[in-house]
Amino acid sequence: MDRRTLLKAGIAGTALFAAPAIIGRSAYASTYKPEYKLSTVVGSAFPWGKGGDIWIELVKERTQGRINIKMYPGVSLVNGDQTREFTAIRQGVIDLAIGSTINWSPQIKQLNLFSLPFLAQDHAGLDAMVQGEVGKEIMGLVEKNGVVPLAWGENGFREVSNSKHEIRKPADMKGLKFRVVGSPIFNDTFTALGANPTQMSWADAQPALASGAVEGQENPLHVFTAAKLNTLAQKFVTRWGYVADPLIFVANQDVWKSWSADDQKIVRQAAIDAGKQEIAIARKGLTANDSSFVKEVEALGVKVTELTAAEKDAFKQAVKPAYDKWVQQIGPDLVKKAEAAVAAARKKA
Ligand code: X2X
Repeated sequence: MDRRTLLKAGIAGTALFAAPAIIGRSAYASTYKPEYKLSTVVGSAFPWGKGGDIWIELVKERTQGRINIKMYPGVSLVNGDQTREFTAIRQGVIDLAIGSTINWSPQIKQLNLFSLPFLAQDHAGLDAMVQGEVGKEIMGLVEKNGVVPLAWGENGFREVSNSKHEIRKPADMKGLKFRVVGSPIFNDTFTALGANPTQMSWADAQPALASGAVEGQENPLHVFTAAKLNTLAQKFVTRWGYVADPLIFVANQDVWKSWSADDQKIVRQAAIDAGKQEIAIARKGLTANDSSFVKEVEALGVKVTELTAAEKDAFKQAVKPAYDKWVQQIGPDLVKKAEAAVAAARKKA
């Protein structure tokens, strides 16, 4: 062996021995992107976007800046088309997301479970589903569909608003034009109520409300105020509590695999912590003990109507055909489990 070959062998040998230690950090770090793109529908003025801010901050702190996330609200990474978000995460156009179960239901039909009208009924009912067996099953389905599920958040109970008159009974919705979200279950529900629903994105909803092309919409009260829907002619809100959409914190699979086990643990725990805080923000002033947020809505000159149990029941009866139809789409077994979980929680309460 001449001197040169010896030298090469020596270097190779050293590199080999050093390799395991190096892989610990720098091999991962070198595959890390300078920025990870986090998709949401709404930004920092909303509980949903605040959840994103918290997640970003916790990850930055706990990874000492190794993982740097930037939020892209308005689902801008898919040009505002929120029903394409899930596919874009799977494909890697989006690295991370906090997404609504409604917006991902075109890809995972079981997510329509949360949109079954008057199933959850209140926070206790919703928690019974999300925190229990049903929630685990849903997370399993997200995983099976090629995206890494990390934690739950919440958009909130979607209350109905309109520009025309108070809604107290199904007949009050007759013929009213509503913007509905991107799953056909909402078309069926609003049609069953005698209303006239049109599906459109959140981005299109606001100009449509402003111009009067549609007269009503449904969204959580924290979305109502942050988006200033009172300035878009929405003068009447009815708290009917028919549906709440949970949010799910997720990561693209390849992005997830590119991170060290330690960093995966940090990102997951940060999502869980951010999710808990976000849910508390989404419920603030809208709980059984503290309904102070309703006053804030009324202070905007909006009439807020509370329904009695009997009045709610009239809506529940009217939407039954839509409910029954969607039980078949979602899967009767999953729905039965959810109904049992809700019933058990209500018995306890
Ligand atoms: O589009 C909506 O209504 C919103 C913002 O609530 C969702 O993304 C489900």
